[in-house]
Amino acid sequence: MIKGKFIVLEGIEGSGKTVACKTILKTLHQYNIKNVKLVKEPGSTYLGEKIRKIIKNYKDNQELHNNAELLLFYAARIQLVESIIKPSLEKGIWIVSDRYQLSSFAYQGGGYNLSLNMIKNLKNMFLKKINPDITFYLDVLPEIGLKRAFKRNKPDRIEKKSINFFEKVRNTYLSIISKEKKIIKINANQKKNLVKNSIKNKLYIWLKNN
Ligand code: Z5A
Repeated sequence: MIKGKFIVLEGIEGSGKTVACKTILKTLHQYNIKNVKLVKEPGSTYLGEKIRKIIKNYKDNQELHNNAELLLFYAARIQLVESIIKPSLEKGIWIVSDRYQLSSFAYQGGGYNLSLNMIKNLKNMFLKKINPDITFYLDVLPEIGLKRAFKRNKPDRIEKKSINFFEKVRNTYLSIISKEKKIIKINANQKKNLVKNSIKNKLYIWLKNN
């Protein structure tokens, strides 16, 4: 039986997910919800961290096949769900996750044009029952997000992709969230404090109603 709640953060690079995770943790604490675990995709398990390194540092001159990359993300995700997310939720621990399945739809589906049906099949095959209670999608224009991300550190393999790639990713996010009830869109083009306040306010409203 699932007792904890599952909160997910989504968005392109530089949308502020890391900052948002901290805001959510702080807000949950203020609401007296203290048993919370923070996880990040890909990562947060031994296998996930290994896969994260492979995906992020894969040599530029050696093609990583898009289907292979999709399955690597799913291998990391399945390990994370089975070893941390599911057992935690069953014990009543809340989970805040930096990215989840929507990232595969947006990046692998939207960015790389892989079939959304194929991704849906993977989701249904392995992770049908574990769905976020609420997702915060931080919407930022790619030129703003990438500028923030590049200011912070050297771009990795995925971040080196063209602006057009991130526009396709963002458009896929926008198209999916327009049909989903359990996703809250946040305008992440604004100053950090305004974004934080917006997340805090929307989370408070959600907590009161759930
Ligand atoms: N990926 C995928 O393709 N498929 C999948 O299924 C999954 C992932 C799960 C993971 O990389 C990569 O994997 C990612 C998607 C792909 N692709 N890329 N590239 P990651 O985990 O290293 O990167 P990320 O998830 O995109 O995180 P990020 O780059 O760190 O972005 P962020 O967490 O959203 O942003 P941030 O760290 O909070 O902020 C970035 C900087 O901007 C930082 O200096 C902040 O202080 C600053 N910032 C944040 N908000 C603002 C505002 N509002 N104003 C000004 N400055 C700000």
